[in-house]
Amino acid sequence: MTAPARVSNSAVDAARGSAELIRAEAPVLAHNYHPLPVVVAHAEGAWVEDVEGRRYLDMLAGYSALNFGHRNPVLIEAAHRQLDRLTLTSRAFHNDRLAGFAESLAELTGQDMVLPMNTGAEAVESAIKVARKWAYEVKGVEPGRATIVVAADNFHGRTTTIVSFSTDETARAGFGPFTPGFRVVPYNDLAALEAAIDETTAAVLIEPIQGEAGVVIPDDGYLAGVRELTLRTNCLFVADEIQSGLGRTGTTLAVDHESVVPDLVLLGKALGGGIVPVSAVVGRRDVMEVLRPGEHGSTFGGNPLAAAVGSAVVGLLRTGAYQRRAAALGVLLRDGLTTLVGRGVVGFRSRGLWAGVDIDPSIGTGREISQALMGEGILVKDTHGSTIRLAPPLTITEDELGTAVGALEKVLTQGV
Ligand code: IF1
Repeated sequence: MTAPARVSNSAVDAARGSAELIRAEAPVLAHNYHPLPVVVAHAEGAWVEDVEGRRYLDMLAGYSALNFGHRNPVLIEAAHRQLDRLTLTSRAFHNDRLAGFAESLAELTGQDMVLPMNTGAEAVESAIKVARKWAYEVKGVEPGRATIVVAADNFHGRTTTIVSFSTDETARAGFGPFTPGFRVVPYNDLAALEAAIDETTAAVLIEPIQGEAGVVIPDDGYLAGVRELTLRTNCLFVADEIQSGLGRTGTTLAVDHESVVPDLVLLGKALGGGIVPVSAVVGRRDVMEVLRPGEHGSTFGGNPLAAAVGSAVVGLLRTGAYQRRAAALGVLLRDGLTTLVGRGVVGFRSRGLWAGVDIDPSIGTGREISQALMGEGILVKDTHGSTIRLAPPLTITEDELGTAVGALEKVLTQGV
């Protein structure tokens, strides 16, 4: 991997090693994260390299934002090409990239219309606004009384409205007052969901597989049940596929496993190829058309650089090769993890190249296990307790996957 020419970044440029750089950021960088003690400087494919030249297999892939690997050559080329043409116009004017991106994304997801945004949280917030407006203008809900039903243990982002319906105290504490209009029901419980829906309900917003909760996969039929229930009660099914979508579970969208078509699908993370933030709400025309000029927007939403990269991402997914690869390698991942059950792994959940692995707490916390894996050249991130999430780039090879599972086996048998 050839090191690109260093861009001088003032005082910290003098810092050489990881420890110095970590010390340099401490007094000046908000402490909203507790990163592992690794300072990444270069990356390619499934591998990252730290400032001291050590290489690690990236089994987190930016929380599923790097589905196509670090610096995927097709995506980098699309970005370079667009950087040399046009990067931003605002939506005050048209640009020559956005229509193609919207058309290709709508076709990929089997939806009618696209609302381009930037971050996942913006897509979630946009869907909340669209669903509420649809409830008032189309369903006839009394103004100001629309409700949205969400699942316990959800993760949909960090804005104050989104954390208003989080059940994770760490995500909520100290950020009130909260936005009203949300009802929380247990995930994977259709009876509880039905009981929470009434004439005020605009939508049901769920993750088809709960990511941060630890890759929690609902019972077969749950998604189809949500679809039937929302149709019967005339409310919208909004699927947050920001982490589960775009090939991660072995299909284009996680809802494809039950052949379910939601009314709105939320995308983000990998839609930007790990290069630029790109998110979108894709959905039914009669729902998306409640938005009229001037009612919603963002400075960067639908910018030509994002649209060019997003189009290249859709191009990578169009043939289904990445989806089939994730499904096939997902079988190897599942088989590998199965050999560890009872040998330090208490249990796991996996679909495609996405797994939540529950480690015996007596071996260590998720953080301790992540640190031990780092010592074996593997980067992962714990979710809660002693559960670690595995979400490698979909470009990972069989050998690299075997290396990761082997390193986990070593850590579990030798202790952290
Ligand atoms: C962090 C994990 C957390 C998401 C789903 C919306 C969003 C996310 C299903 C918002 C974002 C990120 C956020 C990041 C860590 C990561 C994450 F679940 F992926 F592991 F936090 F729970 N819907 N998830 O997963 O998208 O605004 O971030 O682009 O906040 O620490 P965003």
